[in-house]
Amino acid sequence: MSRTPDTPHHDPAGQDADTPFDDRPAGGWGSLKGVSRFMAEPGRKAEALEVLSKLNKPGGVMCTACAWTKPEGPHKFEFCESGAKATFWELDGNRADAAFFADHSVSDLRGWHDHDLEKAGRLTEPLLYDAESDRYLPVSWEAAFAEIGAGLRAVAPEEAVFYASGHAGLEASYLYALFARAMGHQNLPQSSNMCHETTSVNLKTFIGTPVGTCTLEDFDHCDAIFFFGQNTGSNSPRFLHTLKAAVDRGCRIVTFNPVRERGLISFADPQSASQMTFGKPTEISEKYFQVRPGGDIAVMAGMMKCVLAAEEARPGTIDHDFIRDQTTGYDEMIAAVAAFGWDEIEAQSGLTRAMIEDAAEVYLSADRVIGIYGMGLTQHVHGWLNLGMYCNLLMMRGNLGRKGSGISPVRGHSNVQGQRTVGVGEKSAHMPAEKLRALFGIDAPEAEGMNAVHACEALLEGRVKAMISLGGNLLRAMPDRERIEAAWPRLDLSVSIATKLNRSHLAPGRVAYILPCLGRTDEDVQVTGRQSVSVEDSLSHIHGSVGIARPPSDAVRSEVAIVAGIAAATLPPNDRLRWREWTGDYGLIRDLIAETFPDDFADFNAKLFQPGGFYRGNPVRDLDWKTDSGKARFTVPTTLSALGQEPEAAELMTLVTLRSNDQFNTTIYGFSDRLRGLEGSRMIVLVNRDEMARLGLAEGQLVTLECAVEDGGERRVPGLKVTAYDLPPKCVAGYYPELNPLVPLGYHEKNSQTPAYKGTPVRILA
Ligand SMILES: Nc1nc2c(c(=O)[nH]1)N[C@H]1C(S)=C(S)[C@@H](COP(=O)(O)OP(=O)(O)OC[C@H]3O[C@@H](n4cnc5c(=O)[nH]c(N)nc54)[C@H](O)[C@@H]3O)O[C@H]1N2
Ligand SMILES: Nc1nc2c(c(=O)[nH]1)N[C@H]1C(S)=C(S)[C@@H](COP(=O)(O)OP(=O)(O)OC[C@H]3O[C@@H](n4cnc5c(=O)[nH]c(N)nc54)[C@H](O)[C@@H]3O)O[C@H]1N2
Ligand SMILES: [Mo]
Repeated sequence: MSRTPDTPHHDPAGQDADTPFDDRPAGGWGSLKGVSRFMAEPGRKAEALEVLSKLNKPGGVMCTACAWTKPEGPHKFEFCESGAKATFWELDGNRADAAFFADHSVSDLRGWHDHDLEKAGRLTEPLLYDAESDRYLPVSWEAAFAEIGAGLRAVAPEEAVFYASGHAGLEASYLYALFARAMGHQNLPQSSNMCHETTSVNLKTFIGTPVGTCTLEDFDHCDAIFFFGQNTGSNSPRFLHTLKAAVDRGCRIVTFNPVRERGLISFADPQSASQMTFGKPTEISEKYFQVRPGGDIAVMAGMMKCVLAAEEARPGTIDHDFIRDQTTGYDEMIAAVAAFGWDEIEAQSGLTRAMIEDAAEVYLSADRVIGIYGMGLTQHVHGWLNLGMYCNLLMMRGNLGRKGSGISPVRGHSNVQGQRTVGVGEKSAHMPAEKLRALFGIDAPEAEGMNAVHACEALLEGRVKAMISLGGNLLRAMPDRERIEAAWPRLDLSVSIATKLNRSHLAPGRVAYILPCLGRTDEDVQVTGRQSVSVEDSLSHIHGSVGIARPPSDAVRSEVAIVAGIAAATLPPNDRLRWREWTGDYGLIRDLIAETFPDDFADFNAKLFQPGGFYRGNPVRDLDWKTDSGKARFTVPTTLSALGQEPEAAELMTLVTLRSNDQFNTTIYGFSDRLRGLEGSRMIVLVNRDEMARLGLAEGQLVTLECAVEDGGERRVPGLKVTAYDLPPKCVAGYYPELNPLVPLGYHEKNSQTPAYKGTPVRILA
């Protein structure tokens, strides 16, 4: 292996050489080529093709990549480039087995690139870190469970943290959430803490639901769709089919994004023979505005001013009945919006008044509007106001709780939303205390737990002693990587339940285990036979999933079995905690989920394979507002910028961290960002040409980025290649997770602590 974590330029002879840059639309031949590169994976071809044929279909395997919904009537191939890569990545023919770990010390592996660590293959047996040889050595499951149980009993409950990353199904997640509370804590940080926590916390206070309000049917009835900060082409490509269908029937789409993301510009359906051979790709966005990062509040304020102006010309443009009957705080909100001048709106958004009026024209032309958003709104210090303003804008014309309208956050991991629904979360509200008592005789912990930022702060202060990770690569995903990486080995116990080796495993605690688990594509056989698991998608539909592939080794266990095994070894005996029986039959766990959360999961087992999933409903659809006042709440804007710190000085820029279509979070499949026309290296910094000239930078020059948040920390990433790119002024972009050392742990969304990965002030050091 010649690549190191800091290798600036990918070896051209490497594995991505067959995906040269092409400037064609999203989807199309490029996406097929992107997939075919993985087809050659040794050993697993036939099996992988069988899994793909069943992906996202009723009774099949639910994709391990994104959370986009699985339709009732699936396409022939109901998977995308990203889903196929995730599937092949899991069905890897390589093995990171005992021989591999005998060959490589942990210090040696620390020198490897993230890509190469996972490329070593599937983990095959439980491993215990041996400090003397600096190696992970094989160990039996029994010994592992016994020592982990003893380790957890040795710390105070509040010193333990159980992280979950959104991969594990509802069954394992429920047991995990139950285990933590039975142990006496709810330190249950989840990947959503870095992601849509802004949504979970703030949307709940604005409109009384922590999740999106739309279903797939709404996309058949909307007249316009707005996109703020979500990159469909890379991150939820199957959604492009829904968008194409909407455009084909005349729906208008408007996008606000600092980057011109190809999937939101045009799309050729890889499943349409005519579009692939001679057809024209579908134009997705009718209008596309390159808003300044953090400029969305200003955009929405401008659009609201346009709605107010239209109301003057045509009374009734605003939905007065909706506002009177369903909401509070309208007058105060409007007074604040009206007080902003167009000059400040233009300055903060980076767009002209005419552009914003143009967007507002689409909004006003539409009877029914859906608002989509992603990380571009949530990962900002004032993410709360991004969402508050989005709700304000939609509610002015009654675009909530009506068919064909709504607000729709696009979730990340395949089961990130579902894990929350079944209790993985740090708050008491996530798991009803009366149910814990009635079902298991357990008293719910009194103290609220820690989210991801709070857990890392506690880790830095030495207040966390044991860390269990159900999936994920927290060290790489969190901000301030260098500080956290240094603190991690001070843990008394670190346990990672994982499919593949990653960087978080290379900072072992004093006692450190890696426990290999089945992935969702793998067949899971327990004493009562083949098991199924379940996931909740971004539109709140729940689907059963049955793995069919041969597990990587006989020793690998399911996530349910591992969580139950650790719990049984940790907790005092309790007849009602039937870990062994639950492991034998996941249907019993689903019964418990239904008993614990009857509103969402009644008849769970009976509905498990309902085509299109079963919907757990959303009160907003019935104009039922689960807020303190019983009504939806308008939010008063207190600022026009979502940034925590403006890049005011001439040399400062706002850093946006991006994902490519050749990664799934911290899993780096390769070095091709095909949809952005960027190839071969992830150690790059994107800057627009005028800014390059202003700052005296040359294409290809190597620079260092330095964080400009002044909190006493020094944060730099060197070796970044300057690459000219079409971006707004005062903005630079680069890749997550490579640039995570630049984001301070304390620089996060105000109410939810979601790290502000999309708006960190930096300077470029030549
Ligand atoms: N292939 C692939 N698919 C994935 C993932 C992956 O890594 N790879 N990750 C999964 C996960 S966990 C998640 S959460 C989702 C994430 O999916 P998205 O929500 O799409 O998240 P990002 O790609 O991080 O950023 C989204 C967009 O926000 C834009 N943006 C940045 N700052 C701003 C801003 O201030 N305003 C506006 N309007 N836009 C802005 C960026 O240019 C980018 O296009 O994807 C999921 N799906
Ligand atoms: N700068 C910056 N940082 C970010 C973001 C950003 O936009 N910018 N985005 C944030 C977001 S939205 C998120 S969600 C986080 C995600 O960050 P992570 O939690 O790190 O993401 P994962 O994809 O879950 O982690 C990958 C690991 O999960 C393990 N894994 C894969 N499949 C399975 C499985 O089925 N079971 C188990 N047990 N393990 C499995 C593998 O070992 C793999 O190495 O990163 C956040 N960090
Ligand atoms: Mo995410």
